[in-house]
Amino acid sequence: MVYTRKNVSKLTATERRRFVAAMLEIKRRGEYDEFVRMHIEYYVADGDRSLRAAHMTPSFLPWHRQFLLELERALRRVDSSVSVPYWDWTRQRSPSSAPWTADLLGGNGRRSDRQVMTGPFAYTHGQWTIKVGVTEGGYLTRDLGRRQAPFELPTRHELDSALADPVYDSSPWNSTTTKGFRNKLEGWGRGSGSGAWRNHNRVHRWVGGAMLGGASVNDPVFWLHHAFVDLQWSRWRQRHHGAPYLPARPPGPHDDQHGRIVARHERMPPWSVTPAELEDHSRIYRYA
Ligand code: CU1
Ligand code: CU1
Repeated sequence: MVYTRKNVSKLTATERRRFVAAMLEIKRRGEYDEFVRMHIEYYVADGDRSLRAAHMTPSFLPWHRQFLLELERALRRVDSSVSVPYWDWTRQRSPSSAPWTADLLGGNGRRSDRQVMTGPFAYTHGQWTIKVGVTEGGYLTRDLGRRQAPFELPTRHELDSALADPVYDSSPWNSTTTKGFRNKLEGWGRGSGSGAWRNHNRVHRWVGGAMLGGASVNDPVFWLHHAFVDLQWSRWRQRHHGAPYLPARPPGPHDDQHGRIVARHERMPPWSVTPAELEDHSRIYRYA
């Protein structure tokens, strides 16, 4: 059965409650922290000579698509009515509206230590203690919009300029790539300061706290953000008539990226699935 991922601002009270309950249950079972651990393990940067499957790489989109599917499977084992909602940050731009409500993800961190004090994922609520990649006291932190030096979420215009690029990705296939949809969406820009963070990266920065760095999965908003990023890949393919994932073939032995990226028909660790097999999700889920 094909299931639906909905806009988080359109969930009913029951849907919100069931999503939260399923998240808390997989956390209680210890399954959730395995996702945090896996994301840290695959947080390999450009400078590293080893294979980059998840970030700064063409397979950024299929890797996170599969990662979301795995989480969704875990959630649906608890409650088969649940799917991951998406957060459209081009529209839901206020720290007080969805998904930051007390019946969903809770709100901003407090000023003193950025600790989230409201909602089901607040440490004081007792069901969301951070165990993997802890930098502070095991509590979830956020600094929405970065109070010390505020900046805005990415705009519709910025997202549109990524979607307009007809090529999936291009050489050198990393964070310095300027042409192609993938890095325009992943968002490694040039220069320093907030101007260099685009689209996907800018949202991680805007949420702040736990969402910065490899342990960002500790904030459940990670999944809502990545569902929206995943939706952009679907929209991009539609707009560009099923344009394929690139590279089609692995870089040769004399290429600097040899053995460091995943080509279209290569398996994408830690799974056995290939990017090509993940391009069309219409038989698994759809977006509403
Ligand atoms: Cu990631
Ligand atoms: Cu991300």
